[in-house]
Amino acid sequence: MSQAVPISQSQVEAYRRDGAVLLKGLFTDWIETIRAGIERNMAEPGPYAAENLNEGEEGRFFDDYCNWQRIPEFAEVVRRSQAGAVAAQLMDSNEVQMFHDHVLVKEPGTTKPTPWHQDSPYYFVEGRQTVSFWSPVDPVAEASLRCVAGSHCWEKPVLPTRWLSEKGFYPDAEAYQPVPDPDAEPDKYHVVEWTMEPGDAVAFDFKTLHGARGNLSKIRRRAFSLRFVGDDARYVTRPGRTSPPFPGHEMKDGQRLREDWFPVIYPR
Ligand SMILES: O=C(O)CCC(=O)C(=O)O
Repeated sequence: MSQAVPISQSQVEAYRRDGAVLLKGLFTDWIETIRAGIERNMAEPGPYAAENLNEGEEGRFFDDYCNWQRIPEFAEVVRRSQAGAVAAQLMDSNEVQMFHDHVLVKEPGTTKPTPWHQDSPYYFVEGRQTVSFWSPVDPVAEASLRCVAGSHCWEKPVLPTRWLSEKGFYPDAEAYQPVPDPDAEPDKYHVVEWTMEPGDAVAFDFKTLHGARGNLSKIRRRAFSLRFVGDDARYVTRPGRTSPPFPGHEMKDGQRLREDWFPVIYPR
């Protein structure tokens, strides 16, 4: 790897073992840029923007994804931050391709938890080399990301569901294990979570089971996420429309993600 990056071997080992690791200060230099990008994103939402509360639920839970190419602040973070170099190190990959960005904002007093889920079943990509960075731009304690250590190694994927209706995402529920409730079985599942400062990041595998509590604090919980894939990641057809869908991508099973849509951002 040509570029020095600010993570230790023990963090890489924790990532591979647990499928999740805290990286203090990974985006500290980019906090204001990310905040500005989130404001722009919320003022000008894209086609996938969603409000994730049912009628009567309190607060606001906004999310949107796949905007980095039209939001200059996000493009700058993707291209100029250390994220690509760190992703290469965590995944042990020569190259890093940008998959997509995601903004998740829970306003103060939002009771709704983010349901436990693995990202991988929603995505049209499979591979050992995948990583998401989840970074808050507000201090966060209870509403932080929560990950189940070791779940990235589970054989059977967890049933993907729709966040609003909690219905299955695809028709073939038998192909999946039911969504576990790690809080109900604390002896069985080891949940890792951290109190985080703005600009800290949790790096986690696309297969890591994760979720988050509601935001009952008095401050916003604005989070920015970047998702990357490495050398071995390949396009795979899922049993229905994926999330994100990337309509018209024209990729076939076994292909690398097309570089004109998913550019190699590391090495630069
Ligand atoms: O921010 C949250 O509440 C959940 C984040 C998440 O699920 C993700 O980044 O994949």
